Amino acid sequence: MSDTILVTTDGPLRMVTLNRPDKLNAFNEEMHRAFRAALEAARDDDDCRAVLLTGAGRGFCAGQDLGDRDPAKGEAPDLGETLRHFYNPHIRLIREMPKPVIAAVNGAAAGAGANIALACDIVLAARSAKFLQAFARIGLIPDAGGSWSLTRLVGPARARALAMLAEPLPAETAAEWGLIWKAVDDDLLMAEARDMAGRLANGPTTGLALTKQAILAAATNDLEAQLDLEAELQARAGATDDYREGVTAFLEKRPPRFTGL
Ligand code: LHQ
Repeated sequence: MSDTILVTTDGPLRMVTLNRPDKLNAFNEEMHRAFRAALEAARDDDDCRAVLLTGAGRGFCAGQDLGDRDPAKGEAPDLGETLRHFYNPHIRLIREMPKPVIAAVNGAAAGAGANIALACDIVLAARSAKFLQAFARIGLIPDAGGSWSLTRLVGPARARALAMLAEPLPAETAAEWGLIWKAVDDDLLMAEARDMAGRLANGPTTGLALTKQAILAAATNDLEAQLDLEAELQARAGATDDYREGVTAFLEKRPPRFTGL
C-alpha cells in the first residue's frame, strides 16, 4: 500500500488524506493509483457511509506533479491520456459515490487539486485556503471537471475570469460566490469537517446517495425530466428502512437511528 494516500476508518466514516506534503500533495502516478484504489474501496464497502477528503501538511492539493509531466524531458506527454487514465475516473468515482464525499480544504487547492475538491458533495475550507485555477499559467485548460463545475457553480462570467486570469480565490470569497459551502477558522476546520462528515456517515445513506444523483442530473435535465426523476428516486427512498425509521422517530419525538439501508 502506497503512503501517498492515507486511509483511516472511524466507524462508518472513511478519511482519505492526500499525502505528499513536500509537493503540496501534487499527484504523481503512484498517488493516482492509490487514490483510485481508496475511492473504489470506499465505494464498495457498505460499512463505509461517508468519505472525508483532506490534505496532509499546509496544502490540500497542487494538482498534477509537473515534474512528472515535464515536456522538456523528451517527448511531450499526452495529457489527454493522463486525464482519461487518471483524473476522469477520480471525478466519476467521487460524483457517483453512493454516499456523501466531503472535502476539508486545509490549504492551497490548485489546478486539478481544486477541481477534485469541487467534485465533492460538500466543501469546507480553512479561511487561509485558496482556490487557484492554475492551468492558464502553464498554457492548459481547466480539467478534472473544472470547466463543468466552475461554470455551473459560479456562472460563465466568473468561471471564465477564474480560468483565464488564474488568480487565487480566497476561501471566503469562494463561499460568498457559492463555489464552496463554507470557510471556517483554520484551527476549527478539521473538527468541524469531522463532525459534519460523522453526522452524514450516520445519516440515511441511500437517501443521501439518491439526493446527490438528483442534483447531479439537474445540471443537464429540463424540469419535466427532473420531475420524472424525482418521482423515480423518491419511490426508492420511500422504500428504505431509513424512511420508515425517520417517520417513526419523528412521531415518537426522538432522534432517528439510521442504518443506511
Ligand atoms: C509542486 C507542485 C506541482 C510539482 C507545488 N508539481 N511540485 C492534468 C493533466 C496532465 C498534466 C498537467 O496537469 C493536469 C492538471 C493540473 O493539475 S495542471 C496544474 C498543475 N498545478 C499547478 O500548476 C500549480 C503549481 N503550484 C503552484 O502554483 C504553487 O505551488 C501554489 C500556488 C499551489 C502554492 O504556492 P506556495 O504556497 O508558494 O508553495 P510553493 O510553490 O513553494 O510549493 C511548495 C513545494 O511544492 C515546492 O517545492 P520545493 O522543493 O521548492 O519546496 C513546489 O515546487 C512544490 N509544488 N506544486 N504541481
